[in-house]
Amino acid sequence: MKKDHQVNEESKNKQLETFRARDYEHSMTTNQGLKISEDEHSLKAGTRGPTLMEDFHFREKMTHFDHERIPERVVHARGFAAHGEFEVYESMKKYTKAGFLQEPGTKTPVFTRFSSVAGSKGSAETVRDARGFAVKFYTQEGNYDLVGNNIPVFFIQDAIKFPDLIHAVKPEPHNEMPQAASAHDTFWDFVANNQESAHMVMWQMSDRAIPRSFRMMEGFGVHTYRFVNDQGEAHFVKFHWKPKLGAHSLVWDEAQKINGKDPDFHRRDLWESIENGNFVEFELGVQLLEEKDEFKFDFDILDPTKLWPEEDIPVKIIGKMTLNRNVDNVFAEMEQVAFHPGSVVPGIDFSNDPLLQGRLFSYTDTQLIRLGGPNFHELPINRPVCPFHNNQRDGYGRQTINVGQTHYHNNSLSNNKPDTAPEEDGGYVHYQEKVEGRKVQARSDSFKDHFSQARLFWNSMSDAEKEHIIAAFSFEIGKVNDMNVRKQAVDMFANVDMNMATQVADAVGVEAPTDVTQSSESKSSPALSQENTAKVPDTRTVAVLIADQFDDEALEPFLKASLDAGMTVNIVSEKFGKLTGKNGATVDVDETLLTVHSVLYDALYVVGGQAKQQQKFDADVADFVNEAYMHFKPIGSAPAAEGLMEKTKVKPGPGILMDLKVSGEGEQWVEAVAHHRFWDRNIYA
Ligand code: HDE
Repeated sequence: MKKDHQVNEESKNKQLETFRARDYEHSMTTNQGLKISEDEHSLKAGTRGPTLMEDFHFREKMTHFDHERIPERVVHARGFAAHGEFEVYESMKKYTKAGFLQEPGTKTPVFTRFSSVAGSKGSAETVRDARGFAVKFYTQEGNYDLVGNNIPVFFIQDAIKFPDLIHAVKPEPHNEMPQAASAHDTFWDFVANNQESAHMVMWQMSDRAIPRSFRMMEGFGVHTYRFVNDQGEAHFVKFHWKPKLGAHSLVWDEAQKINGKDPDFHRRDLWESIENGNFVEFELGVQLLEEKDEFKFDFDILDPTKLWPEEDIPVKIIGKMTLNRNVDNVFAEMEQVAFHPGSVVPGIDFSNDPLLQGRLFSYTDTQLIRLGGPNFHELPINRPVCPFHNNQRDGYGRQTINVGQTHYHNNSLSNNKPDTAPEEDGGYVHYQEKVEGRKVQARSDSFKDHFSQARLFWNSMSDAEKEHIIAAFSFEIGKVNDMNVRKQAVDMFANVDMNMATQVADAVGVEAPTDVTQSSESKSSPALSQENTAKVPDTRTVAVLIADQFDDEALEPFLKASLDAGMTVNIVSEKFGKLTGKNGATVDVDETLLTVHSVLYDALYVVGGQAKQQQKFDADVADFVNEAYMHFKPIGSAPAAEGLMEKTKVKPGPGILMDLKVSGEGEQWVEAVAHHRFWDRNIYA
């Protein structure tokens, strides 16, 4: 058993290699393998005459092109993925018999796709939205898909409401606006009239919904699942992914601007990190609950609008995922990958969460139309790394050549092969939970408290996070045209916090709520605040604003300290080329004030110098710096940049390092960058 599961990332990579085609090494042929002599001109009757039907190359090329689009995902259409591996730290044998979790050190190949939910395939990436976090583990017992989000709860409790939720959040049907945004009438009308959404909406209005990077957000399985061990004993389990870089967010104004400056911001960040060898690490954690404790909590553990506070049920870290390889082809891998929460392995089972139960139907169903038939499991990215055999046959695009006379079970002609495997040989046996009940279309009473955990979340936020939530509500509800919907939405959130709702009411021009009772929940969960996350300088992006005749004595130690701390530094000047410092040091310009923008960086270092168009340079630098200042970012400036800094809004305060001459490891600077944002900076002073 031990040996069997020692599969590293190479096993999937090797399999994919058998499907790779390096067209660039060969001459051009038709799909039939015929060499092509001409690809510029179609076959015509005379150079000015009509194109001829017999031009099979033209027909094949055009037909293929005409058919090269497939439907985008109905949700999570915009996303990006990478390959990697998962390594176990600690055996989970006591809790689950899942082969890939038995032995510390076991490595399993993974393919992970991050996504936004509401926007279409071409939408911008730093929108306010939940993010998908879907991981396919290619285990020796078959593919296991952990299809989660970066928010631990969901908008609805029963899958039957999913089409309503998505219809409400997607662009409105009469004018297809707005794209990739929840800030419109139908979404807020849905929220106010489906109050089970309260908890998730609080997360959606928080900084969690505008992550700085796919690499800097948490992941959650959301539902309660089951671990089952080889004795048949079960534990309830919730899954967590914890980013090694911590969970960090953008500022809303910045997020909106990034959407214009670089709509591919998140995919570029992921792609470039991996290309630069900054592999992306997430630790996998589990919260485990004995079956006997199912009813111990003041919420129902089957309710997907509830989380398990980490302070009550600790997250046990059991392994690490490292994303270390970019795809070769986005369509073949990311677009064709098919995730399904129903893809499980022995030792992992479901709970009766009614949202999960509905998902178990939806994913295969959607792949059937999206990928055009029942054989999508044969696509290279979806193939398990272990063998698979059954009596399923035929259908569009079938590739396997199933040999033999029989394709049914039971049979005698093939000795009853392929035969089923008993549990002890790895056959999947569903957990034999005893279930009793009448057939009803109803919601359990234990699912009816919608506001306690919404308030728990609110209670757990820092002051800055609370301010951001109020601003987000004010923006979103302010975009609603119908004043009645505005009022309903504001009233609903008075159940969470009266003061918050009163401020939003004021901002959006409706009367403050009066007849609403605020939830009495007084607990908080520090783990929910991003203030308490890991803060490290690694992979942070820094723009150095600089021109000729720069102060080399300031630049050199700064660059060294920043690069040593793992930051990515861009030299940004008025034009491309080489710059020469006062003492003769030279530096290559990576970007210009035209090709990049302040919002694309985590931190700035202003060096200045002699520019060709000094006035313009100074004004552009001031804009750059002012944006970073308003976005609470760390800003350093070299002593020689004093005059330049005087032209900006920057005032001494948190995260402002004027006259910065780094020495040694530049602790002060490194710490400022790791800090991410200085929310206590008074930007309006
Ligand atoms: Fe999904 N979801 N979902 N979802 N979901 C899809 O499957 C669905 C839900 C999630 O990168 C679809 O292949 C229903 C929760 C991710 O390819 C579809 C319900 C969570 C992805 C679908 C939910 C998710 C999807 C669309 C309510 C977090 C992208 C395309 C019962 C735990 C996977 C596709 C990727 C995608 C249905 C709710 C996560 C239609 C019916 C809760 C990350 O099958």
